[in-house]
Amino acid sequence: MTAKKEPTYDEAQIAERLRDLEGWSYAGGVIQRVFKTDGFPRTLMLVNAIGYFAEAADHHPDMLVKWGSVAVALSTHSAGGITDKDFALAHRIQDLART
Ligand code: H2B
Repeated sequence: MTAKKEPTYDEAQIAERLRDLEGWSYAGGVIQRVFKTDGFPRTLMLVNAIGYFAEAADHHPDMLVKWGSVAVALSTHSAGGITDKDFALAHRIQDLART
């Protein structure tokens, strides 16, 4: 099976699409956001919830876990850039973190 490479967005398009997301930015080839929590238990719950959605989407963010925050970074490795998959997962993660 030959996987078709997803179309990637250029910087202007990424900036435009980031306007629909709160607190996300583009740097170093990834879209990223830090989610603050009130401590490690809730951080771990959030990491697991993100992991659950990521697994369902077969699309996996890098996550840097600290006591009171998790930094989430998304890119599509197979396409070598930012694709719809990244924006779709960013929206799901944002909705999740808001609840
Ligand atoms: N996650 C991300 N962020 N980018 C990918 O290209 C990617 C992934 N590819 N998760 C998936 C898994 C691929 O390796 C599997 C085989 O579908």
